[in-house]
Amino acid sequence: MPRTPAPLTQTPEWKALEVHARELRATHLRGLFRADPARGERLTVNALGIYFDYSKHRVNDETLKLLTGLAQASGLRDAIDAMFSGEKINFTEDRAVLHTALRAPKDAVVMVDGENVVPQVHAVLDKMETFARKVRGGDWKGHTGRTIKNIVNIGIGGSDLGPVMAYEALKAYSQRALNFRFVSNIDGTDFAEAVIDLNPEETLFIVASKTFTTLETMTNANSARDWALQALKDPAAIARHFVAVSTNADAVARFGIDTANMFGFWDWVGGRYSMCSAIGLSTMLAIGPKNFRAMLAGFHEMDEHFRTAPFERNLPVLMGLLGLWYNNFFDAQTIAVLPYEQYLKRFPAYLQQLTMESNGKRVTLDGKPVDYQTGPVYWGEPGTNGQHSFYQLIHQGTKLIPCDFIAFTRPAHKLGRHHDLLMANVFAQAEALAFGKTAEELEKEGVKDWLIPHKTFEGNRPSTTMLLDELTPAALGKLVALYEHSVFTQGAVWRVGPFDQWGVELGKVLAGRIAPELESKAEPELKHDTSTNALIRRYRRNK
Ligand code: G6Q
Repeated sequence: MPRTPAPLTQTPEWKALEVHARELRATHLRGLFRADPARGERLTVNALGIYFDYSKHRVNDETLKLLTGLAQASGLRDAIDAMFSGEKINFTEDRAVLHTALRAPKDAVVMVDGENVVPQVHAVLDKMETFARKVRGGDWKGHTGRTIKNIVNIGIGGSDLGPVMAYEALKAYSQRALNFRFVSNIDGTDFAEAVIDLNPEETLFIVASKTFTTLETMTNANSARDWALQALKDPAAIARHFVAVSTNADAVARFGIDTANMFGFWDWVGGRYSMCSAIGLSTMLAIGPKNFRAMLAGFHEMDEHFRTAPFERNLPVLMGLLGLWYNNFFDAQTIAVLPYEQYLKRFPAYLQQLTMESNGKRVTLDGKPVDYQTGPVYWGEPGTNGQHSFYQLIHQGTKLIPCDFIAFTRPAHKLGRHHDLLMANVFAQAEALAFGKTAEELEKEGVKDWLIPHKTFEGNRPSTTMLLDELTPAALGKLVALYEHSVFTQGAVWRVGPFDQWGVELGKVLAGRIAPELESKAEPELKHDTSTNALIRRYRRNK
């Protein structure tokens, strides 16, 4: 049972932050930079190849002291140790939370229920590697003897978002002769479009589902089996064209997939934390075992940094606390993630699940409603596209939106002036947000009086800039682990459980009740609210 300490908002650390926030809300970043000429270099952390510049945040040394003090008082240190050592911190599901064990080196020891899980992790990695080498080398043939050219990953949520994001992020490292598709939505369009130009004889499906019962995934997997059998005729073909990633061997066998072609993982891997497990099989097929292991090493480096670095130099802790600062003391509702790297186009979508499914909670671990805000809304788009759409609101709107800028010194593709111009934009945006443009400056430029209010940029809009050398597999691993652990940091302070997701259940149950009402031949007796009843009747009439 979790402990029941004094309410968070009544703690001296929280109250001190409230008082301090009043002072900081009245301070402009222009003043903070003027007062400390070293600020732009001082309020940075350079660790693991990530230059993390948080100087353009509405904080000073005192803020950092108070925030890290809050983290200490919240028991973050013990919580980190509990997670890494395999304690069952996923309290409502009575499970350990050990995505960190998925990227632990071979000689590490992580005990769960009296057993070291690291050898199992490496056994699965080795099995994935053997399989990946066969497929990538053209040795894994389809039923009719053709070489596999297409890989279709079927999964949803945690069994989809990580694989898609990683595939897109590391496309530059992928084997281009293989063609990757990802099917997640139960909307038939997703499956139909994914296979529209594929030859079943050259196509391999990965059915990725921890439970192997998820409605969307099983519906798509059944359609995939029908699609394959229609062309290949022989049920024996399934063994050559389907593999599974799951924890549920019985259901995999029942589906008709040979369990020799199943890649396992464990209940202590949460869906949205599973991209380093066998759920990453499509990633390994795309980028190869060596690059996949380099990615895992990047994750592990960040895990170790999170576990050992002092809070004031600890990247995930800083990121988590800065998010919390605006969320709880500046009424900010959202955080924008703005990668200036086209390959990271799916990164914001991936982070939405990681952050919002984890900390979108309204009760604490001991079941009490919170009287403060928890997880903010995450959203974003790759730069510079967003600049020509929603940045207007970030610059001149009425909402405070802290931004995470992510950029890389070396481009994946050297092309004329492109990269210098891209980087000029990311630096310019962070500068404009922080310092804005005053009415006096506009006056001096001769701007007409009536236009001045429209052209004034208030500034004082906070952002972090993360600058890395290059988007390598290891760099991606570090970035994802950075966000994972920042979510953990926030969850620990907010006292919520980041590792369950009961909020997705009700809709699933109701859909299960409504589906037969839509499909039944006889007019069903509808017992929903009047709105839902009318929608169902209308659909039945017109379908
Ligand atoms: C993630 C959630 C959820 C899950 C999907 C797919 O943390 O648990 O997004 O990953 O519902 O579940 P299966 O892998 O069991 O199909």
